[in-house]
Amino acid sequence: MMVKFIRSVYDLRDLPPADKPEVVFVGRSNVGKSSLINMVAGRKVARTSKDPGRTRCINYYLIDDRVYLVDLPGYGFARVPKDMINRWKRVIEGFFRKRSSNIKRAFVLIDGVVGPTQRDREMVNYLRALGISYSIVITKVDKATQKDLSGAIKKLKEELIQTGPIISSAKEGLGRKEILSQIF
Ligand SMILES: Nc1nc2c(ncn2[C@@H]2O[C@H](COP(=O)(O)OP(=O)(O)OP(=O)(O)O)[C@@H](O)[C@H]2O)c(=O)[nH]1
Ligand SMILES: [Mg+2]
Repeated sequence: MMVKFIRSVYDLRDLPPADKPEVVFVGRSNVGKSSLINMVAGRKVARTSKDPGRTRCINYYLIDDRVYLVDLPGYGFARVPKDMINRWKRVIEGFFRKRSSNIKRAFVLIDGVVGPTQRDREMVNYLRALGISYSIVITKVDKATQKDLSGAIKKLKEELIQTGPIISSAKEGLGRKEILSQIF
């Protein structure tokens, strides 16, 4: 697979032309968005970090010259100051409004150890309101116990699920095929 970094967007006026469908990776800070993009891409194109809040801008990648992969800044980390949360909200909501008709699918990542949070619910409700189709991806399953996982899946089934969830581990390459089948 061919993967190209396109650009980092700090201002919504700098989004690339909506000339190709895009799939978006969204979720809490540190949930594993950038790692999952690397896993799907098959090489390390996105920067990852154990410090939450690593990805501060919107990063665009292009795979096989036909679909954009979009790495969004993460939400919901406790130690982030309030004005940063507001900024995040503005950027993300502006992004989804502007691009909704171009977005083929959003992958909403849920940490397999933590399970779905209030912010995840808000995110999913927002996507639903805009009519954006989404899939839930449970991340870091290599770290989650059987109990963590069944708890997370039970909560998801009660309220959030449209399809799936996809079970993934960037560390072990789990879930790649399923994610790819929803990208192309
Ligand atoms: N064990 C394990 N660790 C993972 C996995 N995916 C990500 N991580 C780790 O989780 C941390 C955060 O990963 P990132 O991919 O940077 O997370 P992110 O969602 O992009 O974070 P922000 O950019 O801050 O929003 C890193 O230390 C990763 O190595 C996984 O599948 N298994
Ligand atoms: Mg990131």
